[in-house]
Amino acid sequence: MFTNNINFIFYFMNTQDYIEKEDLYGAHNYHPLPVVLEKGEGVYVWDVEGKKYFDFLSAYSAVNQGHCHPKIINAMFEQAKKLTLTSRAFYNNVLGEYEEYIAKYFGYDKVLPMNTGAEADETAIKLCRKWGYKKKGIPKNSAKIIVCENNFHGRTITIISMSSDPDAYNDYGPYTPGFVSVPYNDIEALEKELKDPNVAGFLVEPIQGEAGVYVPEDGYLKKAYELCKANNVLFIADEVQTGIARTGKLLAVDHENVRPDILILGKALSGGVLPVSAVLADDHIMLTIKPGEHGSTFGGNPLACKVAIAALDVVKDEKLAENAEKLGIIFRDRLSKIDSEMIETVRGKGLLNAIVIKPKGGKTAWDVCMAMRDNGLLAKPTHEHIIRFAPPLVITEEQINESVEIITKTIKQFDIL
Ligand code: IF1
Repeated sequence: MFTNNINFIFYFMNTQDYIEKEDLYGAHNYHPLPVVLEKGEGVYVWDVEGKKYFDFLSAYSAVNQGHCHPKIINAMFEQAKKLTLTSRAFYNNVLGEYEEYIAKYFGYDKVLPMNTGAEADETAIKLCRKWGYKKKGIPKNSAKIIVCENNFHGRTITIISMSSDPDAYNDYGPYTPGFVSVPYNDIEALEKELKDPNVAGFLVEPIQGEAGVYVPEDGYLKKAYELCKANNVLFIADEVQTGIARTGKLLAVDHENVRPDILILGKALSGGVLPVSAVLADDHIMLTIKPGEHGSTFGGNPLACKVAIAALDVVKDEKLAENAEKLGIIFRDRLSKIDSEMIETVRGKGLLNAIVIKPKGGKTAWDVCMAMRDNGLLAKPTHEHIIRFAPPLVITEEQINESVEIITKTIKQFDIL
């Protein structure tokens, strides 16, 4: 017997409804492209109206393995039914398995598991300072870490204290001291600062992602590493965005055969399924932190460990680095052949690429991204005139070619203006 007092309210929320709800109840700390996604699979995402897109951002290189990779999702599902979190107050049967797996995977003695990339960067900074005092003998509270101008390492107070971007640090003072900035890709400037005996580390992105995919000249990383060794300074690579096969090698530093003293990983370490980050180092550095001197509630939780093992398995099993290398060459070659005065530069490595847009008729990179959205491809500008292209690394040559057709068609739409 149906009771007739049940009012079934069927209403279809459209894109604008979702956007308005976020605007009403969410902090306004982002300016997203106006598209509302509800499904992801491999290189594709679908919006709430069923429209399909190529995802050319991959959540800023967190979804290298493709959206909702079945092997990673299944690993999460199986572990989620058993045990998700113990905290580090107790041991569990998964953390040691993961620590051995990732330490051997990247060739380090030990790993300190964290959650977000910023937490991993903060951990690396603490570890570097601790090593500086305990092993290098730097006077207490005098350790310095050299960073690069236009860096991006996250959004905590200490991390924005090293930023050169006013949007990142304005009105967030007072700032954490102990950082020295040098221009990126400038060996002479670095060499000069390394002479300061209080310098404990050099923190660098092997490619500056957020700044606009700036690839340093060949040999910069190797020379920087050698100068650090010569001055007893730790070389710290932030591979949160460039790591996990994104640039055509497992790590971006692998292009120059550099082995960082401290390696920072995040994002695709979990395939974009949940926050997993990690700091890797050898014993003489890692063991300067003693029990009780650092930690995190969720760091190294069993669920994250199983997800990360599956995510790293996928990178090797599906040869994602090799695919990124091969298709990145094709992608850059085809983009550079687009005959358009709007495309000023094409640059990148592997499948971390960007084009610099020369505004035309008042149209900017944002307008190009809006038009690409209409044509079925999602990307987002960084620093106004730069569009980053970073599809999942599972993309095929056929899909790359189809994406280049969309980008070409979109750019041509502006050329006739
Ligand atoms: C946002 C940027 C990219 C990173 C590197 C550490 C972190 C990131 C090299 C911190 C994070 C994210 C943050 C996200 C957008 C995105 C970004 F535009 F902000 F800078 F990718 F370029 N090291 N980058 O790129 O990792 O704490 O976020 O896990 O804040 O808007 P996180």
